[in-house]
Amino acid sequence: MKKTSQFRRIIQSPELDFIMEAHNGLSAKIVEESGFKGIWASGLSISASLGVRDNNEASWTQVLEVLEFMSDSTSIPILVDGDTGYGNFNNARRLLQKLEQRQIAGVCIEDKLFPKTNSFLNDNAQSLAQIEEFSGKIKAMKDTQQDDDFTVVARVEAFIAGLGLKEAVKRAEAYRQAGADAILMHSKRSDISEIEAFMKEWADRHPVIIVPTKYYSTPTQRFRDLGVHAVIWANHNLRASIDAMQRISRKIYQDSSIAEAEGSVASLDEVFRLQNTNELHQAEKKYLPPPSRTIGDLK
Ligand code: SPV
Ligand code: MG
Repeated sequence: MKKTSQFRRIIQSPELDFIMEAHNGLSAKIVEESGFKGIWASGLSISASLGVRDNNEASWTQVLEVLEFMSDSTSIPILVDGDTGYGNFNNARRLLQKLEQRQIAGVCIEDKLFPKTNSFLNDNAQSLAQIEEFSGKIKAMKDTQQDDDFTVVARVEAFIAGLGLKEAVKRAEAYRQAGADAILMHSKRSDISEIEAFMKEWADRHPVIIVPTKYYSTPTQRFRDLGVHAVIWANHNLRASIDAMQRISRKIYQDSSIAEAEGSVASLDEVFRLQNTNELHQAEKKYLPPPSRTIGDLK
């Protein structure tokens, strides 16, 4: 099944599904091997892994290049964090075209202004896009997609901006009517109260995706009970890798030796396996001429 159609199933099936963060070809492959049905190409994680901030400091084509590696190394669908779409409707629809060309399954755009700021930062600097402008962006994207199953998710930042339930519902409804395939309702509270209030008011009008980074202690069953369609675990591969890299770098620096590090890192064989090195060995046998004799052999 096409990646786009696989992702459609995730969004439309009433049962709760989970989408796991990745930020490069390797982490995307690890997510797939872990059993997840979908990958979240997180803007925060991709920018952090490139050593820059989550403020559109990495250009959209630089992000596209990362996405290409992620898509090539996996067979499950990728939902891309498209931030604000990198500009107006025209930039957003061009982004969508380029994503489709790379077999990306869907893109999520948020109703903020370019350049965006991470939702967990700058309490007072989360300016939202006008509803009409953002709705036009969604329409332009839906009109542009070639594959009917490509998914456009509209992310509502009303709660993030400190606006209440009424504004959150108003925006979600406008984006649904503009053609969004699902709504991502974001919240930075440490409890699920905002999401709960939204889900009750929303009454399953359209699929809803959530990102429980801050309300992480909420039991997953609660999301099911509220009728959430998909959960994005948005940044744990990035955070796990930071922790692992900091520990091993410190250890090797302190020891001036790698002797004690060997047992606590992945084996080289595991690196080669993840790179699918075997396939190249097989292909070499098939396509390369037999190894030429060396000068030594000729003597
Ligand atoms: C991301 O992973 O980049 C997101 C989710 O947009 S969050 O960081 O929670 O806003
Ligand atoms: Mg993001």
